[in-house]
Amino acid sequence: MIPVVFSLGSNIEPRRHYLRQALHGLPAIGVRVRRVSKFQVTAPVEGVAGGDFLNAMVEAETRLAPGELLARLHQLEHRAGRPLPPRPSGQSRTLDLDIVFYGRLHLCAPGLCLPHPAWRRRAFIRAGLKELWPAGMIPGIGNWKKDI
Ligand code: PH2
Ligand code: MG
Ligand code: MG
Repeated sequence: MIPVVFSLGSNIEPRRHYLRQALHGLPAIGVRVRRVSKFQVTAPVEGVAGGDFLNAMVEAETRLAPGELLARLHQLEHRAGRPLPPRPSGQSRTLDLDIVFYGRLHLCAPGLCLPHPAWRRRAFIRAGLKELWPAGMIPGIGNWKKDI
């Protein structure tokens, strides 16, 4: 099993319902959820339209390869009513499931960069990491305070 960290977000009501539905849908697509951070209300960053987000961070494990994992996350987003890629960026969204870390993998391919290129500058991601791994070390991934 590969340890993975996701961010979850929604800025279309019912936000809490979309996040809960996503958490319940993850096992069926091959993702074992270990822990979930608190849900936090955050102002949109990086030019996304619409109102405040509800965001959360998830610690999970999977046997899926990164591209397959991403495709299945897009399917979960789609079930929540969001268009599948290719789609315009910057639109409000019922559900956004982003892979932040996938084991120790570093790669950048069309549609997928790992670790997530924006994780350091997004306060809601850092807050969730601090809650779930206050000492920094994420087993099988690295120390988010030091060496990722
Ligand atoms: N996701 C983005 C861009 N901006 N802002 C907040 N607060 N929360 C998000 O999840 C978020 C964002 C791109 O997916
Ligand atoms: Mg996102
Ligand atoms: Mg996304």
